[in-house]
Amino acid sequence: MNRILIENLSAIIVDLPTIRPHKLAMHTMQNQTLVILRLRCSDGIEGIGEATTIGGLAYGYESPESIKANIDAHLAPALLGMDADNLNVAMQKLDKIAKGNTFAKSAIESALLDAKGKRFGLPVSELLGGRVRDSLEVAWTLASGDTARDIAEAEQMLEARRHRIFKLKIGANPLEQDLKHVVAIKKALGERASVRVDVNQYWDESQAIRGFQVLGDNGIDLIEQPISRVNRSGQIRLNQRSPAPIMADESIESVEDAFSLAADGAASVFALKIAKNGGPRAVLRTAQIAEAAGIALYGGTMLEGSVGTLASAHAFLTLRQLTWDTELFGPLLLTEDIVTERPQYRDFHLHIPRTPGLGLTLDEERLARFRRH
Ligand code: MUC
Ligand code: MG
Repeated sequence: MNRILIENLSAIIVDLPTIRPHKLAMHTMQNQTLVILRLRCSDGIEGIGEATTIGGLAYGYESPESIKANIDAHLAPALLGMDADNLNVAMQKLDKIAKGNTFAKSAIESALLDAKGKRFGLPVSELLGGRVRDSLEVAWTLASGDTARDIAEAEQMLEARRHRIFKLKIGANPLEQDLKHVVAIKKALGERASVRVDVNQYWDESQAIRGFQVLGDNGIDLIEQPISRVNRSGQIRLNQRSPAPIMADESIESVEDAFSLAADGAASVFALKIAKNGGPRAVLRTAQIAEAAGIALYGGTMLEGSVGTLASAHAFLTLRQLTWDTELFGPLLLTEDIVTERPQYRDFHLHIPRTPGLGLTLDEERLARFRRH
């Protein structure tokens, strides 16, 4: 059999409008910027991937601009002429020439999987060993910054059977104000919804102790990343005393982080994000560490568009158990997309067809319209 080679990689920055401002503790999103990767192979097949973060450099160590610059200058040249079907060799080479850069590596690993799936007529989930489900339940983030508006948004989502799990972004306001906001939303939704919070590292340990008491007493199901990712001993202490499970998000910047968190007993749930681990295969290594340690799983997002969302979904479809479901709603935050057919959300779930690769086609006209020049 002829070897198929990697011929070209191109990273494209795309700025897309969003349905409303999305308020996180560290940044309010007024739009979303995606990095779309096109990887062309010698048989003419193109794989696509995505590396998307939140708020420039406000969330993580990579920005859309740094992701593109590092792909253009370092990662793409290293891959040219390599076997397009051998992901082990390709990704090991990237790990050798580039420390970190998990977002860029995730886009590349996704694009290699997409191309290989298209070539062999297999969905990415099947390249990853095979799916054990065809759909994933998806949470929605209430982050308008206004309690009444958030409640109205949640009611609409319940009525439309789109979401019944809600994550509230807190941490930006004074503690008592945030707690009042959360309790009011949980009271309004009652048993009809699971309500969770994401503090995005904004509390110190004393605020977390106070916050946990109120959240635990008021039926909040899950508390995500309450304190700084670097305060490991604080995370261990909080995990031992919290009345609700604690989920690690920012604390996991790599598969190795996942291992050391598990070894330290610093969280009982892991948010799985392909971008923070280096791709759909890499995130499954973190999932395996969690499974071995008895840590529950949640399918996380960096608010990617359709490409990154489907790349994540194909990996999550293969997991034995996703106790806390997923938050793969990124495409629903966008008013415009750059794929011809948008992902299908209905009955509280994202449904993933068994089409080859990721199952997506880029819309060239829209890509040309929204790409940054
Ligand atoms: C995060 O920190 O989890 C995921 C959903 C959302 O609204 O923000 C992201 C980032
Ligand atoms: Mg989070």
